Amino acid sequence: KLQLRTKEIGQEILLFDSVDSTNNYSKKIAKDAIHGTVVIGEEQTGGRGRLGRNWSSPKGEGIWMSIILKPSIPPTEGMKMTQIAAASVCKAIREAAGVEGYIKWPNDIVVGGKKVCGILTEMAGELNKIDYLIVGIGINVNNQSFPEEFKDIATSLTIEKGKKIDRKTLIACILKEFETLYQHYIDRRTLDETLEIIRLYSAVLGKTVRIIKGEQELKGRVLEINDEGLLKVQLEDGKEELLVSGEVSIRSE
Ligand code: BT5
Repeated sequence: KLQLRTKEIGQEILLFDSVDSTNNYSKKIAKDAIHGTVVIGEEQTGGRGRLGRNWSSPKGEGIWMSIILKPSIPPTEGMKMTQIAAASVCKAIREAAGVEGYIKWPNDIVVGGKKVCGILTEMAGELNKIDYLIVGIGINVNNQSFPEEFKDIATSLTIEKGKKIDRKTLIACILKEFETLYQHYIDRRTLDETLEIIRLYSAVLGKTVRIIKGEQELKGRVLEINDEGLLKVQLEDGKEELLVSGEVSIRSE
């Protein structure tokens, strides 16, 4: 049983032994689900990353969950949920697991440069109104090892901390942080509280990065994460560019 301290987020929790993807399942039930419903899988057989990539989700080793949200905001604001989730996870793993995670804009939490969490936000709706949003959060908690393809880029809380981490405590902490930041954003329509955390624990601010944006590959230095949560980069030719999303990798120089 979870010791929840939230009012809305997680008041309804659906827990599965095995599910293809908690985001897929959430999509199926979203229409009838109440705001704040959380779907958790002990294992995902078809966990997804962005752009159709796979997300490895072995049984019992991680937190594979989705939050269904029904805010009255325009679709253009939807991606802010990714940042709210990233800030919540980063804060929660510091507080509940004692692991010093950093946020790699826009959707990763890294420890020592390796990925410990990825976030996938999806939405449905019309041009000016969202029907629902699904915020998928994948955290490597007690994994001891990773598949060959990404063993150099992935880590888990257990590997970093050297001991087992209680997933229930961590889930409760994430949902609490998420609700606080989400509600602040909904009530005041500002991301300021979220951005305070994102800037404090940023893995990219001030760094030279390589950005893959569609077909393009850009290089530059990260100047700021602005009040809308966009990444402002100074490119090699001196021009400044604002990025809405993309693939950022930090160059070691
Ligand atoms: C992400 O995509 O980082 C988003 C991951 C979201 C997963 C959650 S779990 C609950 C919910 N249900 C789902 O089906 N998905 C969400 P992206 O930035 O595209 O990163 C994907 C890449 O990370 C892959 O191509 C691999 O290289 C790497 N990867 C795959 N599994 C990983 C893992 N467990 N830990 C670290 N890296 C991983």
